[in-house]
Amino acid sequence: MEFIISEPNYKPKVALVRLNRPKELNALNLQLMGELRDTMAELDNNPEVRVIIITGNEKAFAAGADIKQMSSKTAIDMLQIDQFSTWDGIRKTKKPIIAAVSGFALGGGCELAMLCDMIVASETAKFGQPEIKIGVMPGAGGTQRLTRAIGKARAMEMVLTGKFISAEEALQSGLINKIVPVELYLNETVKLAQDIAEMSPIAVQLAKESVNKAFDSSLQEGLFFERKNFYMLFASEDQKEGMAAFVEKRKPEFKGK
Ligand code: DAK
Repeated sequence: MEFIISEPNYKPKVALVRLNRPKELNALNLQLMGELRDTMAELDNNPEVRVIIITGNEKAFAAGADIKQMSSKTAIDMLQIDQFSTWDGIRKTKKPIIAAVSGFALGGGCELAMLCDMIVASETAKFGQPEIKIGVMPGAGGTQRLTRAIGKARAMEMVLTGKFISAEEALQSGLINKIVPVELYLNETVKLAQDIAEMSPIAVQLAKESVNKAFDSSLQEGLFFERKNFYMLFASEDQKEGMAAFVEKRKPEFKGK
């Protein structure tokens, strides 16, 4: 791995994945994205990992796809490279993913953060879809996920003007979970990850799947999906343990069974 640093045991049950092309503000070239897809698949299959954090560095989460690499591509090159399968691979991660964002999260960088399940941002974070300024438009979910997250009016303005929004604006518009001082953003993300990592991993997986279902189904279909997952959890030992622990006034010990 050249552009990804993966620490599966960063904290107990919490893995950290760092995008690592600092000189290029973590511009997402094809190699980096391939490495990220492989890393996420590996961590998804690692039983010691319950939650995955993706981060960059203080100056940039990621300033978008690598414009230098993309600039000379033809439509057929883009079709044949088929970056969508790489992005889809990351999207299919079953474990919760939290983006810890500081500095720029632009274009594909903003799209990558939105593909995560939650976003914790430092005060310096800036989110944007500036593709319009280089003659294109978002291509990895920016027009869809941003619109669902912050609504049409705000998304339209960001996508059509390329203007960035601050962490504060991102919080107010519902794009991110919280803002923390820059020196604490990773620690705070870890705390959130550890809270989730203490839960039953089976319940977490099915709950994540169910929340995501809300984005691509009618209410009735979503409710039906939720119900099936809810019933299924009563087949787990973790459900028995969780409820017994409540009754016995002790902390549950979830085993993921
Ligand atoms: N690509 C390549 N290099 C980049 C880059 C990028 N996106 N962003 C920054 N860099 C490089 C700069 O060229 C510079 O390199 P040198 O000149 O030193 O060699 C270095 O990083 C530092 O950048 P700056 O000197 O520009 O730093 P500043 O602090 O002055 O400005 C900035 C920071 C973030 C405002 C500026 O760098 C900037 O505007 N960057 C471009 C942001 C942008 O337009 N992003 C959107 C790119 S398009 C898809 C998946 C994804 C996508 C599309 C399709 N499929 C699945 C099909 C995504 C598309 C995009 O993201």
